Amino acid sequence: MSRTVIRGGLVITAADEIHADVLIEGGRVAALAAHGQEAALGWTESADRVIDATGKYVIPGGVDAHTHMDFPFGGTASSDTFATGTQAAAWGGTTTIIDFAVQSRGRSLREGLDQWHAKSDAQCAVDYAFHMILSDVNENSLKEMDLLVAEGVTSFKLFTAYPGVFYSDDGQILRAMQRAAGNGGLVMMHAENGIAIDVLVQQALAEGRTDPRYHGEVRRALLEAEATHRTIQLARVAGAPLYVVHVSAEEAVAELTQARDKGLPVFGETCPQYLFLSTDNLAEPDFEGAKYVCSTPLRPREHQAALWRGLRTDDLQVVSTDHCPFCFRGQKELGRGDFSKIPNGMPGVENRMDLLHQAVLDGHISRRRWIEIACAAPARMFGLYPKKGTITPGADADIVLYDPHAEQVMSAETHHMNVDYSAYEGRRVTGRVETVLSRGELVIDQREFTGHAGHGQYTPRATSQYLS
Ligand code: DUC
Ligand code: ZN
Ligand code: ZN
Ligand code: ZN
Repeated sequence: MSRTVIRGGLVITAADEIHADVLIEGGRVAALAAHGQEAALGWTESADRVIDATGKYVIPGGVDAHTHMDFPFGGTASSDTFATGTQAAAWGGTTTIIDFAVQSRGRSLREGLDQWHAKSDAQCAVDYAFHMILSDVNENSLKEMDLLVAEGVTSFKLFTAYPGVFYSDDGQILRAMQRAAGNGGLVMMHAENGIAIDVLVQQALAEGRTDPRYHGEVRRALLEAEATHRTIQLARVAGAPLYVVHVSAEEAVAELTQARDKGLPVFGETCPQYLFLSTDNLAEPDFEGAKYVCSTPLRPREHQAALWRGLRTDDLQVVSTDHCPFCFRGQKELGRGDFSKIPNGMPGVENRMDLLHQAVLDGHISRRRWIEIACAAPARMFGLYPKKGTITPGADADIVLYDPHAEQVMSAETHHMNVDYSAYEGRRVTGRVETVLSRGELVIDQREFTGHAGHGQYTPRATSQYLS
């Protein structure tokens, strides 16, 4: 069994910060020892590899619980494959992604899941798992939910948006929630009132308001809040927990806060784009605003304070990326003259850990909270803890050596995502991923990619550990 020792770093988990050395055996964390003790234990002499982490943080690999690789949308597909997207994830210090398999209308969950396994099999550079998008809630798909939970797909995304595509009505949502209440699954909600939004879209286009910024205007914050409120009530009626994805509006955070103050099992996720970008970006000239079209949309800057507060108070538990890149050339451009035809989604899987580290330096969150919202909480929320999301004996040795002092400028010139722009072009941040291990294997070695497609393993999940 191969033995690796990581020496001299500051080990940061959601629970602790300790100056410790880490012993890895056979792809798992075997032990931690305070600096100085390790030599006595003789680790170094017997190690196959010793990695010097002096001056670095030693943190768990990031868990990005919301990505869309090779995702069909608006007549095109997101531009990162599982191969390119998971490599970019590794560069950014993320060692597990949870992507969304899609049930198409008129098809079974099984067909959708098989398709996503076929896309990802032997492609991934880091470990991966699946949620299932339900687009057709019926007797058969409800039964299939039980089977999927049993085999490790333990969460199901439903949409109150995108009528005719992913949309479910309140009756379908209630039935899926009732099923999840029975089988231990977690319902994830895209909460925006898509029926009302589509009316506003048609009115805007009829009045000649066709630029990207109108995407943000018609997808009103109140319509996010309404759908958040409604689906929380449906979850209460069903006796089911609820996880609201990509929360962007202050009013939606308030709905979650109110529910949590009642002690309800209601959870929320936000994404870096809502914390760092705003409607100012959507209004960029020459159609550049299209780069920032995603749903839920970017909000006016004033909403950010509520999101940061939610992350501090634990009314929001998780930051994931909703990584869903479309190239500006040829993909975003499909919506010139009609914002509703701009494919919805933004790149970000490579940027999340760094942006949140910058948030530590900016005083929004503590270092341990950084690791909690980016690693531990998503792992626990989706049944991967403590295999993923922490550094403890028995855990997979998914470990990042992070240089907290390195300066970087984010740019499409240097990123590894397969997309022709960066949503953070020119942004200076302090902190950078130096080295990444996935199950004990070096996949990034001092800023060089040393991994390979197919290293990443499909990882079945338990039910949410926020519920037990
Ligand atoms: N939102 C996006 O921005 N992209 C993909 C799907 C979604 O809900
Ligand atoms: Zn969504
Ligand atoms: Zn999404
Ligand atoms: Zn390998």
